[in-house]
Amino acid sequence: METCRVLSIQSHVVRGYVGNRSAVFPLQLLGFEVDCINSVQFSNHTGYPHWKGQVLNCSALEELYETLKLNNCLKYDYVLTGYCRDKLMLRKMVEIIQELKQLNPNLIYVCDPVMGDTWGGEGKMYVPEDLLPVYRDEVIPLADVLTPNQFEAQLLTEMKIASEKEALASMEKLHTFGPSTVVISSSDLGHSQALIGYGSKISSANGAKTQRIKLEMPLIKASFVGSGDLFAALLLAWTHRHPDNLKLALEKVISTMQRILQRTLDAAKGMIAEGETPTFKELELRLVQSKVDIENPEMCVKAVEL
Ligand code: PLP
Ligand code: PXL
Repeated sequence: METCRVLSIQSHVVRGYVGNRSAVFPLQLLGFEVDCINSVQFSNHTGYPHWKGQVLNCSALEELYETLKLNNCLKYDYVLTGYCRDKLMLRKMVEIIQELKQLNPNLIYVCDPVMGDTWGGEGKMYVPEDLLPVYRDEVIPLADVLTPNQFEAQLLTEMKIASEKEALASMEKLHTFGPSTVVISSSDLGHSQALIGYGSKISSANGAKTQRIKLEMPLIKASFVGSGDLFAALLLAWTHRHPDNLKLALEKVISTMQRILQRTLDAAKGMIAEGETPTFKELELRLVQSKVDIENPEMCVKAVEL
């Protein structure tokens, strides 16, 4: 396989697996060269009782980028971005992606528009609200692959998603913003023991031919952090391997996720007393232990075409 180079702009944590820490290892295992810019360096993710660290500011990002440019190191095949809390930083990333797309018109931008989630039926934003219009109007028009969760898709489209029909309509609207591939990574539209993911890929210029995929995954009951970041990285990798088969790509992504999350939960349970609930510390993703599953996922879910 020819070298495929990814620029991943995400968080770094010393302990644990979110952001680049959950994206880079799987991408490398699957053969990608990954250049990472760490948008923050924190001790651990912000769900822990204590966290501290540094945030990369815009001028520091610009300095790194401009120096790579001086060294003629800006030929990228993919850009991957995730959790970002800063409007100026998001705008700087837009400038960078625009320029990288000029340097390589085939560059694919995979955008995880991390803004919030639903807990117990209640949706909540966990980034400043002024990021929403920046995502919608400036970032997403550049994205080729977009991975909102159900709540984020609703925010972006201002359409409620309470049925499959509404999920498909929402993805159709998201396509009109720019991305040719939209994947709603998880939704609560299934029964209580399952999550439903949806994928939609426009495969002709006028949108006449669209692949629509539905995938049911057994719910693994625990509060994982970094699973969305892992999902976006795996989706990048498997859509690269299977560019014309979103169904197969999604089956491989979700099969890998299921293995990793189940291994993580089993290991967490082994660390605590019977009847206790694992904390974030015990629930850090068991990525290293899942090397074989990442390289060669044994299929455990089946998607359907709608
Ligand atoms: N939980 C399970 C069981 C999953 O399979 C997935 C994604 O595949 C997730 C959670 C991730 O959901 P989110 O993207 O909302 O973090
Ligand atoms: O996975 C999202 C994420 C990214 N970066 C940092 C985080 C989190 C989630 O808590 O704390 C620093």
